[in-house]
Amino acid sequence: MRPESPETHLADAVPVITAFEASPDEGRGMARDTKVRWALEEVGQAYDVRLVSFAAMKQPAHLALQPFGQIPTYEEPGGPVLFESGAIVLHLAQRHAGLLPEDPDARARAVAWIFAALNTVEPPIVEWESAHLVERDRPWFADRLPILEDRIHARLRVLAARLDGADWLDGGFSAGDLMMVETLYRLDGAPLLDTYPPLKAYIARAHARPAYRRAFAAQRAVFEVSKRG
Ligand code: GTB
Repeated sequence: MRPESPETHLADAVPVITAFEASPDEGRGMARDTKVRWALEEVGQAYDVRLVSFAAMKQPAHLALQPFGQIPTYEEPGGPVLFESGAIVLHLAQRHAGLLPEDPDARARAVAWIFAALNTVEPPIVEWESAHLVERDRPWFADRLPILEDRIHARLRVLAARLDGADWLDGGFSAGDLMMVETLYRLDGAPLLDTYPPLKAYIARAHARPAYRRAFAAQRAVFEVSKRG
Protein backbone atom coordinates (compact mmCIF):
# COMPACT_ATOMS: atom_id res chain seq x y z
CA MET A 1 0.00 0.00 0.00
CA ARG A 2 1.23 3.51 -0.75
CA PRO A 3 1.58 5.97 2.09
CA GLU A 4 -1.60 8.05 2.22
CA SER A 5 -1.30 11.22 0.21
CA PRO A 6 -3.72 14.17 0.25
CA GLU A 7 -3.37 14.63 -3.50
CA THR A 8 -3.50 11.93 -6.08
CA HIS A 9 -1.97 13.01 -9.36
CA LEU A 10 -3.60 11.63 -12.47
CA ALA A 11 -0.30 10.22 -13.74
CA ASP A 12 0.13 8.05 -10.69
CA ALA A 13 -3.54 7.34 -10.00
CA VAL A 14 -3.96 3.89 -8.51
CA PRO A 15 -7.00 1.80 -7.60
CA VAL A 16 -8.73 2.68 -4.35
CA ILE A 17 -10.25 0.01 -2.13
CA THR A 18 -12.36 0.39 0.98
CA ALA A 19 -11.76 -1.30 4.32
CA PHE A 20 -13.11 -1.10 7.86
CA GLU A 21 -11.97 1.96 9.78
CA ALA A 22 -12.04 -0.23 12.90
CA SER A 23 -12.19 -3.90 11.96
CA PRO A 24 -14.08 -6.07 14.46
CA ASP A 25 -11.48 -8.80 13.90
CA GLU A 26 -8.82 -6.58 15.52
CA GLY A 27 -6.32 -6.88 12.69
CA ARG A 28 -6.43 -10.67 12.25
CA GLY A 29 -6.93 -10.29 8.51
CA MET A 30 -10.40 -11.86 8.56
CA ALA A 31 -12.23 -9.02 6.82
CA ARG A 32 -12.57 -9.39 3.08
CA ASP A 33 -10.42 -6.44 2.11
CA THR A 34 -7.45 -8.71 2.95
CA LYS A 35 -8.14 -10.89 -0.11
CA VAL A 36 -8.18 -7.83 -2.33
CA ARG A 37 -5.03 -6.40 -0.75
CA TRP A 38 -3.35 -9.79 -1.20
CA ALA A 39 -4.31 -10.02 -4.88
CA LEU A 40 -3.07 -6.46 -5.47
CA GLU A 41 0.22 -7.33 -3.80
CA GLU A 42 0.58 -10.58 -5.80
CA VAL A 43 0.24 -8.72 -9.11
CA GLY A 44 2.39 -5.78 -7.98
CA GLN A 45 -0.34 -3.16 -8.30
CA ALA A 46 -0.03 -0.18 -5.91
CA TYR A 47 -3.29 0.91 -4.31
CA ASP A 48 -4.82 3.37 -1.91
CA VAL A 49 -7.28 2.59 0.86
CA ARG A 50 -10.27 4.61 1.98
CA LEU A 51 -11.29 3.61 5.48
CA VAL A 52 -15.01 3.62 6.24
CA SER A 53 -17.02 3.44 9.43
CA PHE A 54 -20.06 1.15 9.81
CA ALA A 55 -22.28 4.25 9.58
CA ALA A 56 -20.56 5.53 6.42
CA MET A 57 -21.02 2.14 4.72
CA LYS A 58 -24.78 2.65 4.88
CA GLN A 59 -24.70 6.17 3.41
CA PRO A 60 -25.58 6.90 -0.24
CA ALA A 61 -21.98 7.63 -1.25
CA HIS A 62 -20.86 4.14 -0.26
CA LEU A 63 -24.10 2.44 -1.36
CA ALA A 64 -23.43 3.78 -4.84
CA LEU A 65 -20.30 1.60 -4.83
CA GLN A 66 -21.57 -1.36 -2.82
CA PRO A 67 -25.36 -1.82 -2.90
CA PHE A 68 -25.36 -3.94 0.28
CA GLY A 69 -23.42 -1.37 2.28
CA GLN A 70 -20.33 -3.53 2.84
CA ILE A 71 -16.60 -3.50 2.29
CA PRO A 72 -14.55 -4.07 0.20
CA THR A 73 -15.07 -1.96 -2.91
CA TYR A 74 -12.65 -1.30 -5.72
CA GLU A 75 -12.40 1.82 -7.88
CA GLU A 76 -9.95 1.66 -10.76
CA PRO A 77 -8.91 4.90 -12.48
CA GLY A 78 -10.23 4.64 -16.04
CA GLY A 79 -11.60 1.18 -15.20
CA PRO A 80 -14.49 -0.42 -13.41
CA VAL A 81 -15.93 0.26 -9.99
CA LEU A 82 -16.49 -3.15 -8.41
CA PHE A 83 -17.87 -4.78 -5.31
CA GLU A 84 -17.72 -8.46 -4.18
CA SER A 85 -14.25 -9.55 -3.17
CA GLY A 86 -14.39 -12.54 -5.54
CA ALA A 87 -15.23 -10.34 -8.52
CA ILE A 88 -12.45 -7.92 -7.60
CA VAL A 89 -9.85 -10.69 -7.26
CA LEU A 90 -10.98 -12.25 -10.54
CA HIS A 91 -10.77 -8.86 -12.27
CA LEU A 92 -7.23 -8.30 -10.98
CA ALA A 93 -6.22 -11.82 -11.99
CA GLN A 94 -7.55 -11.29 -15.50
CA ARG A 95 -6.04 -7.84 -15.91
CA HIS A 96 -2.56 -8.62 -14.59
CA ALA A 97 -0.15 -11.51 -14.90
CA GLY A 98 0.58 -13.67 -11.89
CA LEU A 99 -2.69 -15.03 -10.56
CA LEU A 100 -4.00 -17.14 -13.44
CA PRO A 101 -2.16 -19.55 -15.74
CA GLU A 102 -1.64 -18.58 -19.39
CA ASP A 103 -2.94 -21.88 -20.74
CA PRO A 104 -6.70 -21.39 -21.39
CA ASP A 105 -7.76 -24.75 -19.93
CA ALA A 106 -5.63 -24.34 -16.80
CA ARG A 107 -6.98 -20.78 -16.51
CA ALA A 108 -10.57 -22.02 -16.65
CA ARG A 109 -9.79 -24.60 -13.96
CA ALA A 110 -8.26 -21.93 -11.71
CA VAL A 111 -11.44 -19.86 -12.11
CA ALA A 112 -13.44 -22.96 -11.17
CA TRP A 113 -11.50 -23.08 -7.88
CA ILE A 114 -12.46 -19.45 -7.19
CA PHE A 115 -16.10 -20.46 -7.54
CA ALA A 116 -15.54 -23.60 -5.49
CA ALA A 117 -14.15 -21.50 -2.65
CA LEU A 118 -17.08 -19.07 -2.73
CA ASN A 119 -19.91 -21.35 -3.71
CA THR A 120 -19.10 -24.80 -2.35
CA VAL A 121 -16.71 -24.44 0.58
CA GLU A 122 -17.65 -21.08 2.08
CA PRO A 123 -21.44 -21.55 2.52
CA PRO A 124 -21.26 -24.30 5.18
CA ILE A 125 -18.53 -22.35 7.00
CA VAL A 126 -20.60 -19.16 7.01
CA GLU A 127 -23.66 -21.10 8.18
CA TRP A 128 -21.61 -22.52 11.07
CA GLU A 129 -20.27 -19.06 11.97
CA SER A 130 -23.76 -17.54 11.88
CA ALA A 131 -25.13 -20.32 14.07
CA HIS A 132 -22.50 -19.47 16.69
CA LEU A 133 -23.39 -15.81 16.50
CA VAL A 134 -27.19 -15.93 16.53
CA GLU A 135 -28.30 -19.41 17.62
CA ARG A 136 -25.90 -20.23 20.44
CA ASP A 137 -28.59 -19.76 23.12
CA ARG A 138 -31.36 -21.54 21.22
CA PRO A 139 -32.56 -24.96 22.42
CA TRP A 140 -31.70 -26.60 19.09
CA PHE A 141 -28.11 -25.34 18.92
CA ALA A 142 -26.47 -28.44 20.46
CA ASP A 143 -28.28 -30.74 18.01
CA ARG A 144 -27.69 -28.51 14.99
CA LEU A 145 -23.98 -27.93 15.51
CA PRO A 146 -22.78 -31.46 14.58
CA ILE A 147 -24.95 -31.32 11.44
CA LEU A 148 -23.31 -28.07 10.39
CA GLU A 149 -19.85 -29.42 11.25
CA ASP A 150 -20.46 -32.59 9.19
CA ARG A 151 -21.19 -30.38 6.17
CA ILE A 152 -17.89 -28.59 6.65
CA HIS A 153 -15.99 -31.86 7.13
CA ALA A 154 -17.40 -33.18 3.85
CA ARG A 155 -15.67 -30.28 2.06
CA LEU A 156 -12.47 -30.35 4.13
CA ARG A 157 -11.95 -34.09 3.51
CA VAL A 158 -11.94 -33.57 -0.24
CA LEU A 159 -9.60 -30.59 -0.10
CA ALA A 160 -7.21 -32.30 2.31
CA ALA A 161 -6.98 -35.37 0.04
CA ARG A 162 -6.28 -33.15 -2.96
CA LEU A 163 -3.61 -31.15 -1.14
CA ASP A 164 -1.92 -34.17 0.42
CA GLY A 165 1.40 -34.03 -1.44
CA ALA A 166 0.48 -31.00 -3.57
CA ASP A 167 1.37 -27.40 -2.74
CA TRP A 168 -1.58 -25.86 -4.58
CA LEU A 169 -4.97 -26.92 -5.88
CA ASP A 170 -4.05 -27.22 -9.56
CA GLY A 171 -0.43 -26.67 -10.56
CA GLY A 172 1.04 -23.33 -9.51
CA PHE A 173 -0.40 -20.86 -7.01
CA SER A 174 -3.43 -19.10 -8.48
CA ALA A 175 -6.32 -16.82 -7.59
CA GLY A 176 -8.19 -20.06 -6.85
CA ASP A 177 -5.73 -20.82 -4.04
CA LEU A 178 -5.92 -17.26 -2.76
CA MET A 179 -9.69 -17.48 -2.46
CA MET A 180 -9.66 -21.00 -1.01
CA VAL A 181 -7.04 -20.17 1.60
CA GLU A 182 -9.01 -17.13 2.73
CA THR A 183 -12.16 -19.24 2.97
CA LEU A 184 -10.39 -21.88 5.06
CA TYR A 185 -8.73 -19.21 7.20
CA ARG A 186 -12.19 -18.37 8.53
CA LEU A 187 -11.80 -21.58 10.57
CA ASP A 188 -8.55 -20.37 12.12
CA GLY A 189 -8.52 -21.23 15.80
CA ALA A 190 -11.43 -23.68 15.51
CA PRO A 191 -10.74 -27.38 16.20
CA LEU A 192 -12.42 -28.25 12.88
CA LEU A 193 -9.13 -27.93 10.98
CA ASP A 194 -7.10 -29.95 13.49
CA THR A 195 -7.61 -33.30 11.78
CA TYR A 196 -6.44 -31.99 8.40
CA PRO A 197 -2.67 -31.38 8.50
CA PRO A 198 -2.53 -30.82 4.70
CA LEU A 199 -4.99 -27.94 5.04
CA LYS A 200 -3.15 -26.33 7.92
CA ALA A 201 0.09 -26.62 5.91
CA TYR A 202 -1.69 -25.18 2.84
CA ILE A 203 -2.85 -22.09 4.75
CA ALA A 204 0.60 -21.64 6.33
CA ARG A 205 2.32 -22.01 2.93
CA ALA A 206 0.04 -19.44 1.32
CA HIS A 207 0.29 -17.05 4.24
CA ALA A 208 4.09 -17.23 4.10
CA ARG A 209 4.04 -15.64 0.64
CA PRO A 210 5.60 -12.17 0.71
CA ALA A 211 2.52 -10.68 -0.98
CA TYR A 212 0.27 -12.00 1.79
CA ARG A 213 2.67 -10.78 4.49
CA ARG A 214 2.51 -7.26 3.00
CA ALA A 215 -1.29 -7.38 2.74
CA PHE A 216 -1.60 -8.65 6.29
CA ALA A 217 0.76 -5.98 7.64
CA ALA A 218 -1.18 -3.24 5.85
CA GLN A 219 -4.55 -4.24 7.31
CA ARG A 220 -2.94 -4.80 10.70
CA ALA A 221 -1.50 -1.28 10.63
CA VAL A 222 -5.04 0.10 10.29
CA PHE A 223 -6.05 -1.73 13.45
CA GLU A 224 -2.98 -0.52 15.34
CA VAL A 225 -3.83 3.09 14.45
CA SER A 226 -7.53 2.63 15.35
CA LYS A 227 -6.48 1.18 18.72
CA ARG A 228 -4.42 4.27 19.52
CA GLY A 229 -7.05 6.79 18.55
N1 GTB B 1 -19.80 -11.24 -0.52
C1 GTB B 1 -19.19 -9.98 -0.09
C2 GTB B 1 -17.74 -9.91 -0.57
O1 GTB B 1 -17.11 -10.98 -0.67
O2 GTB B 1 -17.24 -8.82 -0.86
C3 GTB B 1 -19.30 -9.91 1.43
C4 GTB B 1 -18.72 -8.64 1.96
C5 GTB B 1 -18.78 -8.64 3.47
O3 GTB B 1 -19.26 -9.61 4.12
N2 GTB B 1 -18.31 -7.55 4.05
C6 GTB B 1 -18.33 -7.41 5.49
C7 GTB B 1 -19.04 -6.11 5.85
O4 GTB B 1 -18.85 -5.10 5.21
C8 GTB B 1 -16.90 -7.30 6.01
S1 GTB B 1 -15.96 -8.77 5.65
N3 GTB B 1 -19.84 -6.16 6.91
C9 GTB B 1 -20.52 -4.99 7.39
C10 GTB B 1 -21.98 -5.04 7.14
O5 GTB B 1 -22.48 -5.98 6.48
O6 GTB B 1 -22.66 -4.12 7.64
C11 GTB B 1 -16.81 -9.99 6.69
C12 GTB B 1 -16.18 -10.07 8.05
C13 GTB B 1 -16.48 -9.13 9.00
C14 GTB B 1 -15.90 -9.25 10.27
C15 GTB B 1 -15.05 -10.30 10.52
N4 GTB B 1 -14.48 -10.43 11.82
O7 GTB B 1 -14.67 -9.58 12.68
O8 GTB B 1 -13.77 -11.42 12.08
C16 GTB B 1 -14.76 -11.22 9.54
C17 GTB B 1 -15.33 -11.10 8.30
